Amino acid sequence: MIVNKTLDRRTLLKGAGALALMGGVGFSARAREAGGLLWQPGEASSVGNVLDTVVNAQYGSFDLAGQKVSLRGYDGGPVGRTLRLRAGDTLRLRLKNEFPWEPSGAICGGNVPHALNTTNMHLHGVHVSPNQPSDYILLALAPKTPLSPVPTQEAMSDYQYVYKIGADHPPGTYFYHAHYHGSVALQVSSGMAGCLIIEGEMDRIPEIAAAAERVLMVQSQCVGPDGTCESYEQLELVPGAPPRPTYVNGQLVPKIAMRPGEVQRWRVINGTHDRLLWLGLDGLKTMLLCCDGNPLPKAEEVTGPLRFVPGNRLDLLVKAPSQPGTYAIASGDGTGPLVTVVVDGQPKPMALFSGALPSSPLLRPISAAEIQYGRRLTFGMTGAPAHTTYTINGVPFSCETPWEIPLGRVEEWEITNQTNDSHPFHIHVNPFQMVSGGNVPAGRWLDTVEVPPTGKVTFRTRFDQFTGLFVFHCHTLVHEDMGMMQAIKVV
Ligand SMILES: [Cu+2]
Repeated sequence: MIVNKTLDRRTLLKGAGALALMGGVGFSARAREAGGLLWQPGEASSVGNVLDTVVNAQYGSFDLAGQKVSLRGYDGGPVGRTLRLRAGDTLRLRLKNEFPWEPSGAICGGNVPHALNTTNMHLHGVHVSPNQPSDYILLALAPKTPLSPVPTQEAMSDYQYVYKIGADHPPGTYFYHAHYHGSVALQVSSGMAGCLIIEGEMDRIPEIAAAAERVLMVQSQCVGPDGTCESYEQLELVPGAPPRPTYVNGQLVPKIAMRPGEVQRWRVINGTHDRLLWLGLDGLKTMLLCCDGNPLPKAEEVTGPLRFVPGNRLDLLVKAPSQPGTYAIASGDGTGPLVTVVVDGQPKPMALFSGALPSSPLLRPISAAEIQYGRRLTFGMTGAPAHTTYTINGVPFSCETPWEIPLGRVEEWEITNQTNDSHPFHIHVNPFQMVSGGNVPAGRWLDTVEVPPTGKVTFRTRFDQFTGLFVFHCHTLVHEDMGMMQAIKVV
């Protein structure tokens, strides 16, 4: 159990939040029906190599599988808009904090949940500068200060991010989400996340370009009987209680319609804060194109369930059989299927791509000879149940003790999990190449990998191209808020 000392104040404030909403980026009445057709979030695309957009962090009021909810999100819906860019583009994203006022917190002020209305932005998996105005996650955007009571301190509530995406950036599926240390888990699980697509050479392969695209943002909103999520106690799994449902784009087991023989491109994002999934695609011939936005050397046929932990993304080509039928896409978490695929209508025979994929220089293999430095890390926890702190190498997160790493250094990391929980390791800015462990094949490039209970993973990474301060952390986001994060300063 987590003690949230500010709960009483939040409970008082949430009524004010419920008034400041409406809208919902087109999350229509039809989309709300359980078992309805899969809804797609609205979209913003770059024009002339720039995507200039505003994202409002605000409460949204909508039906979540039949329950009226009021949850923190982006622009009022269960999922933020999809942002579509090409490698080489610039994303100008103005984030506005429209949440009700709260007393300011401090991002470095401890490893306990706090400041639930303070936020910032992270481009998950994207290889961009970690410095302001790019992917600097130690920024705090507090809600606007009210005129009364007396203003406490000058706080920023509106920020213009500028992210320059390299021309050789791997094309694939990424996502953006809130990353204020202290409220990450509650904000992300409430819906403060959206899909970010980077297109490149791979997207011009005719069989891939011809496939209709579907974004699947997997979420597990923690909603109480009153339709809100206002405390960290709600995020925790209660022993013995049935798990919360898993939603896709804010829908419970939506349908994806396919014609016999049709090929679709699915961009699947594990946007939950705690769901360790095995994506099962029985009956549908599927090719895996990218993991965490990183194209594989060659499209690879999927032969079994795919491990898919919080923070992971899968780019898939899915082919419907030539006969009509209904197929359940399994989540492997005991809450039933994620979606059902209904194959029906006029046949639409399409070729399923199985060839080589264009490579990016960022993903050139790392040989043992290239390693300049090795690290051993441990993920652990300490403290009595009501006062748990999650640790890396025995210590919880501190802003004051970043690890300094020289630019260009190539390292091998071995991470050991000393606990009985899985911890999805995620690092910002630079992807890594797997050597062993993590329920994934060796050689795969990822930005998030499961460190299984009492298990171990080994990977190699290059601290390439960008200097600055960034972090790695557990993507079971409650663990992150409670200390399982470490800062790195590339110099
Ligand atoms: Cu963890």
